[in-house]
Amino acid sequence: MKATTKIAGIAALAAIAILAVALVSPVYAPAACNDRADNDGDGFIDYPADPGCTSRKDKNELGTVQCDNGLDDDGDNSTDYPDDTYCTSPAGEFEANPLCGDPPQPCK
Ligand SMILES: [Ca+2]
Ligand SMILES: [Ca+2]
Ligand SMILES: [Ca+2]
Ligand SMILES: [Ca+2]
Repeated sequence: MKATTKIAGIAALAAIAILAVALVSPVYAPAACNDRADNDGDGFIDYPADPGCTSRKDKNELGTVQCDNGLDDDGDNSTDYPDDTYCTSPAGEFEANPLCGDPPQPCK
């Protein structure tokens, strides 16, 4: 094999490797609010259906309210809508009755 052919072969392999890295890079992955998947498991998919999405470019379907923030705010081992029974939708402000503690706790 000629040296020039060998170099061309190596260059081609390098180009394929760079392309492969670019394809799996998160830069090219669609944002969570535009990937047609229910990333946070609340039953709503992508912007504008998921209330946690502020735009199609939002990288996270989670929102800021307690029923959609990915945390078990009231410590009852259930997190967000629909798992936490006090949450009636992902737009729910509290995981427990706000009259029962600060932060809200399950009423006893
Ligand atoms: Ca999504
Ligand atoms: Ca969702
Ligand atoms: Ca929560
Ligand atoms: Ca909870």
